[in-house]
Amino acid sequence: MKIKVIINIFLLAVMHMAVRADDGHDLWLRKINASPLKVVGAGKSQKMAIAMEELNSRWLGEADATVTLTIRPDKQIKPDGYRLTANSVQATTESGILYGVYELLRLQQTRQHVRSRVSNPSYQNRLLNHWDNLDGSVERGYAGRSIFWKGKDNVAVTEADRSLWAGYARACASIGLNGSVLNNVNASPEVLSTANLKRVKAISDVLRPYGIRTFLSVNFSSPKLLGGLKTSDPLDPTVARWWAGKIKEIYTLVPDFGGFVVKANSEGQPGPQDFGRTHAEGANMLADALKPWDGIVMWRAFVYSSTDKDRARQAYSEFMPLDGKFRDNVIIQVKNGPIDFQPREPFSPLFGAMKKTSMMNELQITQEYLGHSKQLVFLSTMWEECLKSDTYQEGRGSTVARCTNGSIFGNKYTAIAGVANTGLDSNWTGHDFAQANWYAFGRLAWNDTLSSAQIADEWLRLTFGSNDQNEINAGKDELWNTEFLKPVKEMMLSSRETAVNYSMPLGLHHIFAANHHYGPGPWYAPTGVRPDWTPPYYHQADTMGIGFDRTRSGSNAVRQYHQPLTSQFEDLNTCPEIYLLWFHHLPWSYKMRSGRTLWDELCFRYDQGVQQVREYQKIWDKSRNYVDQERFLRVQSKLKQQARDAQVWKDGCLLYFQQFSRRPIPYEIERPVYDLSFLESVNPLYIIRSADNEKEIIPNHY
Ligand code: GCV
Repeated sequence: MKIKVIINIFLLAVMHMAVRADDGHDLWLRKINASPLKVVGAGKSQKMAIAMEELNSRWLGEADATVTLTIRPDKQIKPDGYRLTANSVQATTESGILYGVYELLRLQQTRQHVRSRVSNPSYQNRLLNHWDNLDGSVERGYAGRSIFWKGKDNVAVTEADRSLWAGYARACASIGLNGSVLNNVNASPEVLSTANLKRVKAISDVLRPYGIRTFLSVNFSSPKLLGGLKTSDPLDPTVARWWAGKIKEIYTLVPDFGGFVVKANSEGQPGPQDFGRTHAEGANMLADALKPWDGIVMWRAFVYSSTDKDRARQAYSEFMPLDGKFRDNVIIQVKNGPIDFQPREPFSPLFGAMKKTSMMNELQITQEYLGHSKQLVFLSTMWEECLKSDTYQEGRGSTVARCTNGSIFGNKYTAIAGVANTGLDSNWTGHDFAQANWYAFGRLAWNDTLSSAQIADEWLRLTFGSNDQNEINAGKDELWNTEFLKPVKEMMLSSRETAVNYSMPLGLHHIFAANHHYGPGPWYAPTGVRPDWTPPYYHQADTMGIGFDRTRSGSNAVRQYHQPLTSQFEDLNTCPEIYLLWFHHLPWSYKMRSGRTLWDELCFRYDQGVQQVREYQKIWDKSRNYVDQERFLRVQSKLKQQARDAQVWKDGCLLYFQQFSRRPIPYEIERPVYDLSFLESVNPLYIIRSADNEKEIIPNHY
């Protein structure tokens, strides 16, 4: 026994010396000591050259093996799909070969057995939506400036740009993504200027060999704002002609251009309703112009007006009457929840409800409401929860995934989008663990039935694991599994629930500080600000209780769900507690399933969130020997910040709600350490950043 301990200590010491500094730029594609191999059938195209290069530089299979790459028709294999064996990849397209090669290498590196099988993607279009502005800023971006845009006086393309884009495209391809929307949905009309389109062409030329197609977000008023027309009315023939001309210009530069994303009549963006036209009339005009080129329109359903009593109902109310009125190359892009990427929302009732219209899921990879790139929150579990939610729209098993991936409605075009978290930071995503969210989105877009546990396992092995056969033989692998992989994976898998606990437990939502959406702001309600942009609209706390009544006696949003969900959410005995205050306004004394009162339960949940982050700090500190110093210290410092943030959330929310509940915080729970008046006084522009409570005032649109 003693000898084993000594050997372990020795191994740890050696291992620690061996972990080199890593700035995280190589993501899950770190350099490895590959074995030699021979590749047959690769051909000479750029895409096949990339497949070859990846095999040569990353092969961990049998040394001197022969790997065969074959392209031939096969009814079982879809365009991006592939058939795999331990030493062959067969596909119907070159992209399929590339995806198959990445999968083969991933299986080797994560030490999984390569079974002979066919793999097809769940969605045809697997897209990152970049909210990048032409001036180089990134809306809700927390990892530095845009990787695509540098400002209007800086459109010339450099070699450094190309190399960065190639790195980005490679990372995307390696996880199965095949499209990028290059600019913000709050779109500047200028993106369609000839100078910017030339930059789009340069980007797409770099992305194309990796199988990534380019898309753009467009401003619906572009004909007037950019083209100088008198109107942008979609039914005006001069407007339709302007779009047709612009689209021709785009396809001349970018022959495989994918299409447009449109945010219309939403948060001040122009749209067809400005001219008395419907969303369908607006979308169809663009769809008709794109049709000859085989392009698609992704028309967002993120709409809400200040006058409605329940924002959660509005997308459904506005879009349902339009079912069946959209062209087949229009896909309605719907955020996973009915409000806005909150830490927890039930799925949007639109999924599966519009049966004659293609729908796609929009997920948010960037952590706008989940701690920016400062907090460790693995979002895969949240997306898995949404994708696997049963809508019951076509009977049991009509999950959100199946309602959007074509398996129920047989849609001609299918897609899924994730709002990207990339920027110029050397590790691309700010937080090293935010890379896992990019990775997870790609993996789920390829296979929407994957489990988050598998994804986390893969990502940790690829990002932190060793591929040195000597180390593996020396038994370090086993130690790594128990001391690093297991606890860190558990930390990742529980991290979203932890964030829900310390910020918005039991179905609370949208109680953030204004603008930057980082810390708590349940009190924020200045006069003159529209109510649906203030937290009290959502939490409805008063001396009687807390929560948004969406039952029949309230806004009746429950009616938008298919049975049995309507009844399940409506009935307090069956409503899942995770959605309790989303659907119900309840007295503070309400008895929870735990036997506690609602107030006490709320206190316990907030406290639990804080305790969980404290636990993560310990887990991470124990992993010191398995991670290079650079990444170890970065994550350690971010976890410290997260622990302070969690405390601010707990104290801010509990002290604020306590004014209404008028009950003590249960005595077994740790006492608040901040004063409510202090937290309120720094609202809304604060981040308590350093240990000595230095206040950082950040710009309005952080
Ligand atoms: C791109 C939320 C975000 C906005 C975002 C919007 C959208 O409101 O705060 O930054 O705008 O969603 O998805 O269009």
